[in-house]
Amino acid sequence: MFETLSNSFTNAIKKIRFKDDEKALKKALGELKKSLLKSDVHHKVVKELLQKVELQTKREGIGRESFLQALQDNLTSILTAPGAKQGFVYASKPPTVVLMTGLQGSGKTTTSGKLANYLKLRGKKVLLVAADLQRLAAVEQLRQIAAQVEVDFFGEESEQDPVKVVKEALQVAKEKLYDVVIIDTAGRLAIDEALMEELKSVKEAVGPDEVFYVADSLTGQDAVRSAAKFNEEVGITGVILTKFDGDSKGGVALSLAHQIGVPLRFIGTGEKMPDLEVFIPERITNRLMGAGDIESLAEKTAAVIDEKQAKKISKKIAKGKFNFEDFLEQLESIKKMGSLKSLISMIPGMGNMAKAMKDLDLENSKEIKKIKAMINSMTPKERKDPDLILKNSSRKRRIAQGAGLTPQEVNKILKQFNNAAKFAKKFAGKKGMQDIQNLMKQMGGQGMPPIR
Ligand SMILES: Nc1nc2c(ncn2[C@@H]2O[C@H](COP(=O)(O)OP(=O)(O)OP(=O)(O)O)[C@@H](O)[C@H]2O)c(=O)[nH]1
Ligand SMILES: [Mg+2]
Repeated sequence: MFETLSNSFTNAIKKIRFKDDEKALKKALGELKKSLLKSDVHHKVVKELLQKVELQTKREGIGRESFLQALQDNLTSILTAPGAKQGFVYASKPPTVVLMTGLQGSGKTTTSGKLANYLKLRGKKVLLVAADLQRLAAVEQLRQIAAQVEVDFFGEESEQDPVKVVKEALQVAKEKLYDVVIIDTAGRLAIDEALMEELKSVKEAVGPDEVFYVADSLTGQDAVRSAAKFNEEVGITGVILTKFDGDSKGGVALSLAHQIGVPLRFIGTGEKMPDLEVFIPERITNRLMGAGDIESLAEKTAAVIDEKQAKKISKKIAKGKFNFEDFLEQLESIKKMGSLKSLISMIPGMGNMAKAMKDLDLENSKEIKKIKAMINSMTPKERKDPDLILKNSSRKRRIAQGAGLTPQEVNKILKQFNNAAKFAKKFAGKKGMQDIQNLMKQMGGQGMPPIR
């Protein structure tokens, strides 16, 4: 996520060493320009941004701090579209009706499910409506997603007229008092006039409160061009940028915000249902510059872990009493949170680590399967007190046999667990953050100066 940009920022900043070093500033700006262009930021946006950053830095006095501040201010200002709606906005009278539009394969159906999940976690009654009657199996795909996130579904495979479907769905939503109706539509090219007309009639039929354009961030400038076209033809009220994980050239966010004049509302950061984040300009700017994103991390965690539970666990960790039962519980809540990688990249200074780390697949990891099998073969007492096993070879043998592992494997997992618990205990202390930073330095991570 924004990796190309983050690296280049670090490089550019390193070039400014001395106060009032005009030559260095020019070099840093040059570096920034190259990487912004490489990251798919439109050349007009680059030009404007660089001019503003240069002016502001000179006005404040050339230096690393002033350069960073200027960059931060101007990135945020570009990412802040007029009107400035953020995240999900409810209509004054329910149901809030949302139309999902976009090109083929941009992520409309997945994002419809993610939004439904997001709203459900906030206590809303959501209806997912299948109005993609073009692609074979599109209705079934949404039905399955609805079942997965446990929200209601409306759709009929045999129907051919999306206008009829959405009208009926809206009727049902009003009668059964739904809070939000999310309508998934067929993927289409803006040049396909028949399909654009269909979309317009669907829009007319429901009078949606929001028309979201779902843009694939991997498509770069194409995403910007077609968003503009959809806005002209149908009228959009927000953009959701998908596939921000992987090799996304994050710069497309800047181009979209600058050129479409419609606010970015959410970003998709993975294939799983929880991988959706509210787009907040300041947060994205900070992440872009490697400052981390504590707020959205906290928001995401809060939705799945209840606070009491979290406190209990951190107390246990601090006392060195974290056991296998807690481990299983944690595993489950992490799974609910979505991909670990996107979570880690939100922690300040951890951007580099997230990059180094392959996305862990907790459900399919061999290691985790072994550990689960092992825990299942333990007695309740052993789960609560791993030390019982460490010191007792007959227990080890029994557990190994039950789990289909060798005693050596059991030994290895026990030791790893013990080390991890010690490690966690150390970081739970007051000096925790300092230790992590030192560790990052030792690992070769380039710490950025704090941004205020
Ligand atoms: N990595 C990643 N993959 C995503 C994201 N959003 C969607 N995808 C994947 O993109 C592919 C297409 O997603 P869909 O939701 O089916 O796209 P669509 O726009 O509904 O496609 P059509 O209905 O055919 O137009 C699927 O494989 C999704 O898993 C995301 O934020 N990150
Ligand atoms: Mg679809």
